[in-house]
Amino acid sequence: MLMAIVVLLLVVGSVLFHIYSPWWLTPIASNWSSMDDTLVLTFWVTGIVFVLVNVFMAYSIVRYRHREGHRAEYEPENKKLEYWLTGITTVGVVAMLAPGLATWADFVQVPENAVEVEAVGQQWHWSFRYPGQDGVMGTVANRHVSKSNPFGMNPDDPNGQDDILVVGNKLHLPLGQVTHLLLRSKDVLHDFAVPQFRVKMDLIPGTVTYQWFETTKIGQYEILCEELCGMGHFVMRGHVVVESDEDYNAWISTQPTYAETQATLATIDIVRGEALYGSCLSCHGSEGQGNQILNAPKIAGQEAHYIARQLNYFKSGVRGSHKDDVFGQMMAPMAGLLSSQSEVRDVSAYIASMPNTATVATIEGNIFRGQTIYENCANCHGVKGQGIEAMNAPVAAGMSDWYMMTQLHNFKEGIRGAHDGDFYGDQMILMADTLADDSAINDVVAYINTLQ
Ligand code: HEC
Ligand code: HEC
Ligand SMILES: [Cu+2]
Repeated sequence: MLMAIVVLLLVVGSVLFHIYSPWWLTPIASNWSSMDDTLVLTFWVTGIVFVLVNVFMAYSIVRYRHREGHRAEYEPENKKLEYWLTGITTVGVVAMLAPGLATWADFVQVPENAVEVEAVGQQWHWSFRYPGQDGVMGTVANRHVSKSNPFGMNPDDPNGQDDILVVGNKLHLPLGQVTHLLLRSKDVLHDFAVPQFRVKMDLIPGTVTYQWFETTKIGQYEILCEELCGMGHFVMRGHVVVESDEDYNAWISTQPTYAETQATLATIDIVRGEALYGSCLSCHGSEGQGNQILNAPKIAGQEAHYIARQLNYFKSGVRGSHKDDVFGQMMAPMAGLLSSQSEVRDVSAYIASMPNTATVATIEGNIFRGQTIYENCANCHGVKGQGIEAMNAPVAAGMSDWYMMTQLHNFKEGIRGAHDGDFYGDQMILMADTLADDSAINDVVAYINTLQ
């Protein structure tokens, strides 16, 4: 009897939970309401079966309980009942699956008016490509991928010259646009999923997969890589920004075309960079060796792509604007002295060309423990701390240890990396959180000191 009551309570509880729980689908922001409909239908079918089976079980427990003088009846066959059960089950299964097939047919058939955009995945970030004025994407190949050509654009394809390249994890789309999103991976399996859009698709190296959707609501939505694509899989995030045509056009007009990115590479002027560095040496030193008393880190030995990004962060307030970021606030106005992107590029190229002098260790820690911790960091910063540009990760070996320590604290406390425009700082916040306490930070920095 008690058992029957428990079963009934479970049924009533489950149904009430389903109806009243606050956990339901995030509000939809695309045309794919049919995905939700199929899901709701599945809930109805499985829900009804769940209630019927359990109520019948409770009933049987009571009705056929053991009673003195009663014997169980043996009935191995019941044709009529079997026909009914088979029939009802078939109807239920068809009701669950058939709408899914119809939705899938829609999903694989891209509407004629769809606009092509490409999302490129790699461990562990996203970048995006738009076809440009001519509406045609240029051809790409992994063998063309290099530091100066991260998208692997075919340099000889005229269609690719005006393609718009977005390095950074924000995909902008106009409201109401039907987007045919081509998905390409540079390394391993990834998956492009935006919960509010209700559609997702794997990225498969060597082939181009796709999904399509129509944006129906202005807003910013998170992109998740829903494929276990490696150690840093959980940091592989990005955002889709759905905005008005006006905002979208204003944004896209500021993005460089492939031809423009190549042209700027050719104009880098290290001699001008050296002159510009004149305003930096009072703090960072004539050899870029840094000065701990002024809290200015060593910057010689760092790569140009990273220096340029940080300078732009300081310029735009992504770094050095947090109220507790005392040292970042000192640096921010200095970056402001660089008045154009070409100045940023030139000074970065000059700094990267400086000889990489050795640093003196100032932090003590347990190197062996640090080594174990560093195994994770090596995925991005390199086994030898050499930095990996493809991961956007800076050089760690031979850099100022006291500075790395404060930065790890800053990431942990959200003083650095929490700004909305900080694409990769976000990853470091998640990583710094894995360092349990101060001694873990000291240990890993002490180990990095051994790498130079
Ligand atoms: C007033 C002293 C001062 C001057 C002048 C100065 N910096 Fe800095 N710089 C700093 C400080 C302090 C930091 C560390 C900020 C922090 O702790 O977040 C820094 C950080 C940096 C970083 C980030 C390094 C990293 O590994 O993240 C770069 C790059 C940089 N400076 C480049 C420059 C350049 C280029 C100039 C000249 C245009 C310059 N700095 C002028 C004080 C200065
Ligand atoms: C998922 C890749 C990834 C992993 C794993 C990772 N980092 Fe980073 N790290 C980055 C990126 C990207 C940046 C640059 C962030 C930016 O652009 O501001 C960075 C920046 C840093 C900085 C600041 C350097 C500077 O010059 O300002 C330190 C220090 C650092 N990481 C240490 C670590 C340590 C220690 C670990 C392991 C616990 C680790 N990182 C793991 C990607 C990673
Ligand atoms: Cu991934």
